[in-house]
Amino acid sequence: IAFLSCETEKKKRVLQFPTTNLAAENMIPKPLKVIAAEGGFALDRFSAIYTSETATGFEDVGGFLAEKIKAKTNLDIPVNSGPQENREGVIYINQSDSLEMNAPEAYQLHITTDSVILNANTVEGAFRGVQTLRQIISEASNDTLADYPVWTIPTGKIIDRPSFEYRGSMLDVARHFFNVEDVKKYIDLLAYYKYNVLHLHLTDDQGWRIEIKSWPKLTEIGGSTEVGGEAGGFYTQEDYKGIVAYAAKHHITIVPEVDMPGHTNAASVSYPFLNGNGKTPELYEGMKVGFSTFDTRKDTVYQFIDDVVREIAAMTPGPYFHIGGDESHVTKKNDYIYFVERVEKIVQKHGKRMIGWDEVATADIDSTSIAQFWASTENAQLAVEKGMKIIMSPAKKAYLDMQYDTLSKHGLHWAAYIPVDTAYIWTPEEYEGIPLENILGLEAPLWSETISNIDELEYLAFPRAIGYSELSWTPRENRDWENYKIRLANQAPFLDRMNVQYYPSPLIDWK
Ligand code: TNX
Repeated sequence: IAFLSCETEKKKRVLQFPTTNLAAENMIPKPLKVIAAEGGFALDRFSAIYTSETATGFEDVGGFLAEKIKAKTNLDIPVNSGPQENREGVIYINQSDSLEMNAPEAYQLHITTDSVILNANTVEGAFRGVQTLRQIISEASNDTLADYPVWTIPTGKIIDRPSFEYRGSMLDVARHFFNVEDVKKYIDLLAYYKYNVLHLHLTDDQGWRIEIKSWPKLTEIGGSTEVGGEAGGFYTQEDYKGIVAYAAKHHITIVPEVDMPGHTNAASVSYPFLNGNGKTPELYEGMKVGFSTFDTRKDTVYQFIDDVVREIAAMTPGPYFHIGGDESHVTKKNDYIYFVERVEKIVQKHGKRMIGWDEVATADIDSTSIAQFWASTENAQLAVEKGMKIIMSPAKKAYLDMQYDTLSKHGLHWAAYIPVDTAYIWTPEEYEGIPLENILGLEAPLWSETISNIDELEYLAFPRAIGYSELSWTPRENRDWENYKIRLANQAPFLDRMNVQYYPSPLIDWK
């Protein structure tokens, strides 16, 4: 039993907390260091948030925390309002240059019975720390402590930083279209688990989903279909900017992908000169891959690509542009190489760093470009030889569209069945001989051939995406399936509150 004495201008109170244990809290991803103390911080109607007001973005992070506390507890917690002297039970969010661990996105939490102090070097770090805080506010209030509800935050210290700088998921909005609200909900969930990248697969054979003002038929025609025959859809440029801004508020970078030279049927239906074979293809609503290609030897194709990259890059503050480059089975090898090298220059001209699926490493590209490893170890090896960074997305382990098992309602199984334990128990740091120094991070792609609405999206993504957050944040020596399993089981109240239709894997003893 620990005691907390707390005085406010309104009320003197002595609260008696049940014993807490910060180290046993159900945090995912697991923080680097957790040192538990006794007792609890009382979050209640007298609490307040104060942030650094000079450091850019910190006040917004405070506002974000207040918003999430409101959603969880219904408390209205003021941010930077009124003098601090009159307050007790304060949450401080400070910019600090003297953390015990200084790394981008690092943060430190010091929780005592009197205050919560969140220190971070950067606003990203402060935002990540806020997610930890959200996870350790008790799920229910304790109404016996006082004559008003009190939520407990266990006392102690957390020192934390991510292992990988790139922690992403990909959403395929081309095979099936997902609207802005769906994408925002996915961002909410990713942010809670400290993801910092959302890659949008914006174009494929079945649909072109992003408005390009200089080539309007891409969405007028190419955006009109999706797998299975339903009407497709697309993002206007205003929609896309809205997604980018919403992601930025969550300190998530959007990586736009225009997949080429293969996976381009929807583009070539809209503008038949692109495929160079003199034929106008038909809209495609099936699930095959590898049958389409741009004409890689025509200058007008590159003028088209220049416009597309320019318009999208101008709306994308993040450093990356993804050119796809996978499964170009009907492009001749030399043509493919020529294409990737030329498109790399276009991407660079528009100020972005190129990412491509691992096949792009067969071209003579720059060490600053990035290969996304999904299938070919040989391609990953070529990327290493070129000194490129690699994003780890091995299909056998990290594909969110793989079925959990033979009974799964949605998903494919060409790479593997991926139950929740298989998704967690592997080591991206040491996989198929790819050197750790080349690894930029981890990304879990969600292809959408077999899912057409947010419930189905959530069924495949959750709970596996939660495990990938830990693989990309928490060092391998701190990961343990048995321990993770318990913390995962305890995500149920959050997932339920967020109305997430997760797959209730029988491997987990859900709370
Ligand atoms: C392979 S992974 C693809 C996608 C499919 C996916 C289905 C990759 C780079 N290409 O076009 O949607 O398999 O699992």
